[in-house]
Amino acid sequence: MTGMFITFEGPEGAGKSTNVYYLTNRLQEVGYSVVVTREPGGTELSEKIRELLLDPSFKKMANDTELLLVFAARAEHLKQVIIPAIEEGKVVICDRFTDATYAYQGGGRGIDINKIALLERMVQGTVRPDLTLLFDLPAAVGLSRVKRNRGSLDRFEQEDLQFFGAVREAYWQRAEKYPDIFRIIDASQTIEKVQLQMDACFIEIWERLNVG
Ligand code: Z5A
Repeated sequence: MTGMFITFEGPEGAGKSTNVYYLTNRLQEVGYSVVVTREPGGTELSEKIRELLLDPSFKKMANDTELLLVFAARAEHLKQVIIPAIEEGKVVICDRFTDATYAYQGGGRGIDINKIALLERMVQGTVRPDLTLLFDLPAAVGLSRVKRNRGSLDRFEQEDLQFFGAVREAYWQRAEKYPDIFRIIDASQTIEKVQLQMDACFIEIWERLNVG
């Protein structure tokens, strides 16, 4: 059995959560065992760290604190959930992973990407996603979706458009650097049209699982 590690990335309101469930259902329908998880979070301890990261009362959290909390949550998540599931031959679908760190802490906060790469090697060893679906859309569109549908905004959602523009740019740089891993989904389209793009991804995943 060959496991597979798939990550969903993109700015807020891009439709990641909506489409995690769409892809999961399609894979389960054809008999695959799928583990759905998210970052920051995915374990009891990592969800506590998530609460700290999203809490708007820590508005002045130092950038390095934020970075280390993200990787502390990831270390736990990898050990308890992601690595065991891949080793059992399951498909792991994770809503955000380390590319979000390059985008938010690297692009958004301006942390040196060499520092991020160092922590990535330390915490993950050789574990990297097999496939990353990047839900791309203008920051303003995603934010307006979030603001329409939510009562209060978390610590990241309270950032300005310049921050989210830098996040989007950093995601694009990652996609350009790793074209074999990234697939770009035009998330500005209707849910139905986004799902047609997801169907193409599903076929690629299905073929890769069958070859593997
Ligand atoms: N973060 C970080 O800084 N560093 C890291 O390393 C990691 C994370 C891993 C929490 O992530 C925060 O953690 C995140 C970055 C930081 N920043 N923020 N904020 P999160 O994934 O939990 O939060 P999120 O990205 O804000 O999730 P979200 O707002 O739920 O977005 P989404 O999952 O992409 O969208 P959705 O929930 O599927 O859809 C949002 C709404 O839009 C919903 O009402 C849908 O019905 C609607 N929607 C979806 N698709 C469409 C289309 N195509 N058209 C119209 N409306 C749509």
